[in-house]
Amino acid sequence: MGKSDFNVDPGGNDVFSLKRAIEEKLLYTIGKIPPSANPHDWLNATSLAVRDRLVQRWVKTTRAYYKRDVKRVYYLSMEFLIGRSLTNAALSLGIYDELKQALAALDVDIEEVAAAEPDAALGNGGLGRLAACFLDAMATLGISGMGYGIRYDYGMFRQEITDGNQVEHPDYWLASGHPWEFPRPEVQFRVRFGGRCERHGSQTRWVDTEDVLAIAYDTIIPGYATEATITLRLWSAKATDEMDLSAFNRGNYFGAVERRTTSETVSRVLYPDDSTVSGRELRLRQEYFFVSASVQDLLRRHIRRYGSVANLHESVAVHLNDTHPVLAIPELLRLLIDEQQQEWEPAWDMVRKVFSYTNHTLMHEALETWPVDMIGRMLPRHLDIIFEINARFLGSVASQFGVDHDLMRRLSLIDENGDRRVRMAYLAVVGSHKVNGVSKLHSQLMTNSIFSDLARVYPDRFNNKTNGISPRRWLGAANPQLAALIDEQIGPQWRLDLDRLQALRPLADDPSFVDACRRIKLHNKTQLAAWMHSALGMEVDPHSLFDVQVKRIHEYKRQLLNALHVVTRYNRILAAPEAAWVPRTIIFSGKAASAYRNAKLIIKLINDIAAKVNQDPRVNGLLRVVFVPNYGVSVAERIIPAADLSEQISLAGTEASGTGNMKLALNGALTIGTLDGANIEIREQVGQDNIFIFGHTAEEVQSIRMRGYRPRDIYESNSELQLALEQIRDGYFSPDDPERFKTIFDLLVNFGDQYLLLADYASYVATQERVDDLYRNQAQWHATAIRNIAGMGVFSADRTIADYAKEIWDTKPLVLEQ
Ligand code: 26W
Repeated sequence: MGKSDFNVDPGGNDVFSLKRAIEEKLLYTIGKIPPSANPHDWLNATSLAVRDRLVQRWVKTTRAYYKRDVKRVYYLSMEFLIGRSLTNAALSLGIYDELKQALAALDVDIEEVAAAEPDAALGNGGLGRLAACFLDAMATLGISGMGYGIRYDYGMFRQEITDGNQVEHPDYWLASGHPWEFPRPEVQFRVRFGGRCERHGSQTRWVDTEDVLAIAYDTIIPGYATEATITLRLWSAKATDEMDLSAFNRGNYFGAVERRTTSETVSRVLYPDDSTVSGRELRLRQEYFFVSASVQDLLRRHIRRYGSVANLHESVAVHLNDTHPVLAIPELLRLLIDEQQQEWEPAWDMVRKVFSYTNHTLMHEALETWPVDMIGRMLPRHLDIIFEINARFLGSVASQFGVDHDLMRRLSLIDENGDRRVRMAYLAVVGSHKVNGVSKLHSQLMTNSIFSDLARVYPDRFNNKTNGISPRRWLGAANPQLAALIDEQIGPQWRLDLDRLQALRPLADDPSFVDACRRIKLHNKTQLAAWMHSALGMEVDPHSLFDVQVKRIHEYKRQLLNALHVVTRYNRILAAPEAAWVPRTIIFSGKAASAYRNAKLIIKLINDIAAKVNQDPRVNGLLRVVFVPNYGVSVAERIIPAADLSEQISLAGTEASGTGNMKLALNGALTIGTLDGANIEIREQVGQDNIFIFGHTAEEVQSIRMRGYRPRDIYESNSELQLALEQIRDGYFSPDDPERFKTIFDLLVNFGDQYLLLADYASYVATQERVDDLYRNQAQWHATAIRNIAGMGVFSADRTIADYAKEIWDTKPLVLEQ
């Protein structure tokens, strides 16, 4: 047993074999025959048939990496926003057309089947989606990687809009089964909480803990057009058996079951907070839960292979996706010292060689700190270790810079102002050999602001890795017509080498190519319009300019600035209805954190503006406003290919990178944006004549603030702005509740306008006029769009991951022989 060479044939990839495979899965696994199968049954049967074809590659990859002894990369992330898997898997295997025909032969439409799949929405926004694109790129490049995260029972909430307000509904995404995962009940680790530390000489024992089991669930992440795959391993919590023993012994059956349920809540639900720390104890438990299981797992794998931990740093790299998994640092130290009997010095040396960390935000409210007391109660041994790291770190600072108490206080891992808190980002920097930001500007600001002191201590540690996206998903799968047109011109290799898109740039001067691009965009817009009609009951004109802002709702992203432009445009149209207006459809989509009052009020304002504008006959089709509910990967896949204009209008210095900006430009949308995050690098790539830049720079923002920013002066001196703000304040858009938006007015005019909307308003509105001017010349517009597409090569996640591999992880891709 167990010695066979895994050459069990999953069946061929021709139409006939695929059809047979689907029928067999439907009958023998799902237990249905075609006439009684519902869309979910077809989805599950089809997914299982496709999954079979990935399994062989998976096994082959795992063995090849094992045989070649390559360094492994572990990507630790609280969030993976994978979206749907079926189409992606079929395209990766190169069997999409055959699968479509096989289903057609069963009288089933592949698009309907694909649409029945729920999104795996185990993430909030940019950070989670980046992790998903990175897995795709690691698999495609042949990097021996593995993603580690949490298998939340409830993912990102489903957003409904009721009377213009966001209403959250739980996302029980596993309800109809999840055919892509392999439960691994035999892979389980004990994760300990609470208790106390006992010292025996130099040995420390952590005892009297309350434990929970972490159970592994594996998903195959296919590489594109390669045999290579990687594994995403997600942990689910399960109560231990002894958990209930004492309660049982006391005859308390219900109490026992209740305690089991409580201990399993650790993997129950994703925190829907993007950019604000909730501070809740359960969140910290989640962080330690998945990190402990992951570190135990990788250490066990290493020891099983090499018999000791001696060469861990040569065969393992562990990457921290933001600070959320940073407890992996004290956890690995603990295991090396308490369980592997290592001395502090060599253990610490090894830890630093193993870890690297990416920072994704400079926003103060998003920087994690946890009360020392809370960590001490939940993880007493880890708190000890953190104190020891800090003492040694501050000691080395003192020997480098002399005893400067002010500097030491600023650098300490413990923030002593107010209640004592652990600065998780500092722990990440001190415990890693490399720390990166996610765009050039962000990386620069990072070392000048939050990490300025640390950058003096460790000047070589900091670097930039500008984000990237998967061209397979965001162009190949999401925009099949554009992908096919590009294939005709330059062949299909761009999917693996996105720089090849540069060859499209000269075609911006080829009228027939420009026209082909225009027709495809119109087709995509028509499809989106049809969906909006059927799903939202909304009429929109596909010939209007589709102006798109899709992302989390946050004040710094300035959806409100967009709304101010909408109001201004509305007022202008009413004042001159006969003028040569470019008809626009302004599309918003995005979720607000459930406790974020201002963000929710902004959603309501957008919907109230939409209600007023859309029913006003005087506007006569020149302006429509649509708020598309429940933004997520699948909604993005519909909207992005249909966008003409991409709104990237955050206050300069606030958006770390953005990745939606890259997806939209890759699909031929022109950007209207500030010099923020990766917008700056997009401008470098496409040329400044092919992007609409407005507003103050990050430097200017700083000096405006230094001089004392006075939004009221701007409000008083710009009559159009004044009108728009007063309409909002006085209930013009909320006659049923005239006071509703008074706080929005106050935030901007009276309470300091934290994100400088008023300072950028005039420049924004003027730039929107330039957008209209270009759109009037359709040939020019689409030529500009082509220059955008052609410039997106560097924003492939493959480039990003290749840079991480070379400059951070020190690992090489492995090319599998076919
Ligand atoms: C602990 C609460 C919390 C949750 C999530 C704090 C912070 C976050 C993330 C860091 C927020 C996030 O998703 N950041 C985004 O990361 C993207 C990928 O690097 C960037 O493109 C976005 O600019 C950045 O906002």
